[in-house]
Amino acid sequence: MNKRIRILLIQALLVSLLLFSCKKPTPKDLAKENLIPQPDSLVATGSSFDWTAKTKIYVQEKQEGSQQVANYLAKLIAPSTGFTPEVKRVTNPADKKGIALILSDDTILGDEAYTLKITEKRVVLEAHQPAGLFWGVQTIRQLLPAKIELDSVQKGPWELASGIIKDAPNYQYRGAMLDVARHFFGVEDVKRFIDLIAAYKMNVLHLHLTDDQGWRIEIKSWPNLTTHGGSTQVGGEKGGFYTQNQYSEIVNYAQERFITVIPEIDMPGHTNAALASYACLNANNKVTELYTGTNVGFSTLDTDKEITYKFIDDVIGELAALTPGEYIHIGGDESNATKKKDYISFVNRVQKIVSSHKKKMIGWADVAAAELEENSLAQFWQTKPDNAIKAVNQNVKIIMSPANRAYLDMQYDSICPLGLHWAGYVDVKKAYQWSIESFAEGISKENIVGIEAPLWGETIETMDDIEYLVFPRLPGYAELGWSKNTNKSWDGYRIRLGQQKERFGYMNINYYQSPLIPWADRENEKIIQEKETK
Ligand code: TNX
Repeated sequence: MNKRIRILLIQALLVSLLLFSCKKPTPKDLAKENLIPQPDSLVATGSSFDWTAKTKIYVQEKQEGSQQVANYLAKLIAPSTGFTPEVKRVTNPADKKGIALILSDDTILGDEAYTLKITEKRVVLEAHQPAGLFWGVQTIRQLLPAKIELDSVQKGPWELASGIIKDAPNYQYRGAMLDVARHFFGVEDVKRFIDLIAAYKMNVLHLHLTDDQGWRIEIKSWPNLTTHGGSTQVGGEKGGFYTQNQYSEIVNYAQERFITVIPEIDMPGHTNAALASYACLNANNKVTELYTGTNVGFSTLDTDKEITYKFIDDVIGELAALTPGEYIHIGGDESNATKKKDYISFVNRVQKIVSSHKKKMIGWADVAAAELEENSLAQFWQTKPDNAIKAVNQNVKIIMSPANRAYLDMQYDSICPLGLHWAGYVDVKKAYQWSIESFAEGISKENIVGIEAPLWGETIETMDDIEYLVFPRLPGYAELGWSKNTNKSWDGYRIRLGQQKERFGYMNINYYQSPLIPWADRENEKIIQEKETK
């Protein structure tokens, strides 16, 4: 190569290097991003960070917790970006150009709080606990283009609007319940459900594991509960159950996403599946028939028999051993076939059994008829607050799940193909526009641990059915639990929700396209149509 050409080539290289390094960051407005739940505070600085194939994720040396969240983030963005970001342990992650995940000593940041600082050079996510980092990662996820949710490689750029977000949850308990007893759902469906609720910063999955129609958790000392009691479901089709290993797989999957699984064994009513499996649990020593209908309130354990308490001790003992969380839910709702005085002594005794296995008890608020321990929780589900107020009077804290606002199995309207309407129709607005702490007189913020949206399973048979009832109401419940009241308004929320359309499409969520929401029209129309014609 002659000298002139070489010089020209070097010049061209230098110019292109210069051009490349001078590439101006795209101006972006953080305040215009449509985050759900709405963060505590947000300051926009008008620029952006460009996540490229070269971007690394930095964590502090010896911080196992941040390493775990960093790996989750790397895995989350890999399929759509095609990047495989390296996670590097360094001494000062915040000095690096790239993404830094830092666990700080700053206790002002509560257990789930985080701060996110985005500049042109770096993204610094800081929290006091790994859970805070994890929720911060969900915010990063929503700040990235919606196509981040796809599982095939997409064209960038992958830019994040710059600014500062400081965020922390308003309530410590933010959950959803899945009824796997009326219709059974396998491990993969439950994992998807976990991923969906994690995306909106919910931290509790309540599994309703037993009911009249089915017993869904293997109990080794009482094997017939699942082999017989788990064999059917509503409508009479084949049922199913989780082996203890499968159940642990669910619990671990949830734990990796900072979600606590709360298992429920419903009793003394809602127990036909157990009564059909073991004669000794019945007053007349005869097994009942398996039940595949949808009535409630007809079954009861025999509260006078000692074997009943041996049974419960065995069940709670095995379940407690599978449960890293602090709570076990004992149901206690609609025990219409149990005499009131028997019900009270039953709940008192079961509460002691739960404590003897080092767990705390949760019951549907009906349990407040008994003498509750102060560390038990009562779950408000009826539309009237009487039972929950009885619990408050015993200094017991409340989980708010009022059926006429928070039940995911209530139909949206009279033509909704799935769900029930005994508590009325719950459209997307009704689901969102209420306040947890002013719902019932006598139950105020200091009495409440948080919110849970239960999905009962009488009418749902497939994951698509689940998603249709859960979306788009669930992000609203997540926001009610996470965001401060000053950051909540229906007018603002419905716009932000409408902007999720593209993301829902890419996540393949079979959501109900409520006419109350201004769904933002983008290219995902095609994807949704394809799914509908399938
Ligand atoms: C009432 S809510 C029930 C469930 C039903 C649900 C249907 C509660 C504690 N009990 O057994 O599945 O209504 O919406």
